[in-house]
Amino acid sequence: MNMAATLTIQNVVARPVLLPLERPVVARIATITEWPLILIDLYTEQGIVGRSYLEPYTPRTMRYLVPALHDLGELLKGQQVAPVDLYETTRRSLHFVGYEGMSAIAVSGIDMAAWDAVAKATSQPLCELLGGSVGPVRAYNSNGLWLQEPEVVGEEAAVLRDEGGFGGLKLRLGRERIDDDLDAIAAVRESVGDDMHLMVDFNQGLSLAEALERCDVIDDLGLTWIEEPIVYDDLDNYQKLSADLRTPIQIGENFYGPRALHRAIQMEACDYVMPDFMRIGGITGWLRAAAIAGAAGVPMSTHLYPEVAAHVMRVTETAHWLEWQSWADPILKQPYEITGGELHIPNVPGVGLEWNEKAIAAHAFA
Ligand code: SMN
Ligand code: MG
Repeated sequence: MNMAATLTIQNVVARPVLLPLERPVVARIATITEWPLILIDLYTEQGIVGRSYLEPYTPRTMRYLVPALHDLGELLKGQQVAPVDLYETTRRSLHFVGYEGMSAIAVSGIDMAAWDAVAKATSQPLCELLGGSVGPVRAYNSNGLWLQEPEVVGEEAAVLRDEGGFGGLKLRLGRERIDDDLDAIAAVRESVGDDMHLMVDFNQGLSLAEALERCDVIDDLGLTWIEEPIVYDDLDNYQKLSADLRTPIQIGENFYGPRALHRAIQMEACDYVMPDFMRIGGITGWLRAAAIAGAAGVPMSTHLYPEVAAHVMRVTETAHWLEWQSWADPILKQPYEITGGELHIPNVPGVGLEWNEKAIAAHAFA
């Protein structure tokens, strides 16, 4: 029996949790010590449950997003689990408030759970449902290297490398003085050597004047990319930076929907793209964005959501690097395995997200 054709939505349950971060996020624009996650269960009348999670950065936003997800669940009650149709229905239902921001995040959460449900109903891992196969996906470790002292990041770099035999690490920049950033890069190189791919991320922390100066200073260091030196929506100045620098400019974690990616590529505002699943439109939005990046020949990496990311990278024409963070691991029954710098997709139906209910209860966000 083709279960997918008969899957209908019963309801959506969204649960907020707050997890302590082993290595707090210390970026130029914010410090985050506890990581918020919204766990989504999309129940169907056929008994299959589609699962996804959202990572909305700040605990407070969960107070708005959880009701929004429940509201979309009400709207979709009785509808067939056809992810592309649901994506259009949920987006259209919020059209007058705008497609971006919270709207995009809620729509993306439902979309990822819907795809998981369909893949489970067809007894295939998501990557197979999408026309690909189970296999390894190259990843860099993004679990740490925040704005700490050079000695600290130097030591941490080796630990992060050894967490999964990683061939790439991401280092955050934007310390008080340029020299402090240079010392941090030198300490990481000293610790893990020149062969390690080193990505750097300014987290939008610089003005254009600062970016012109700082990016020029680090342009000869063999960095794999320079990420988000300036505020995410200043595409005119991204175009200028991309034209000026030899090191590839990476942006995309703040693209809201595939058209934002299309625009950035058309403007030559960046060399690489790295959409985030909660903003690009979940799996549906990713696939549309990946077609655009593929046609343009622009390397595409992922941002957060490593489990979903691994599946879609198997069908992404210009797949580049998967960003690995283990931040959801504590609430997963079976965290993904990483060896030799590659993420391994479990050969189970769907995405492979099963909840550890005990851990969820212990970290419930009230
Ligand atoms: C990032 C991710 C998660 C929290 C803060 C910052 C970062 C990245 O921009 O690219 O990993
Ligand atoms: Mg980033």
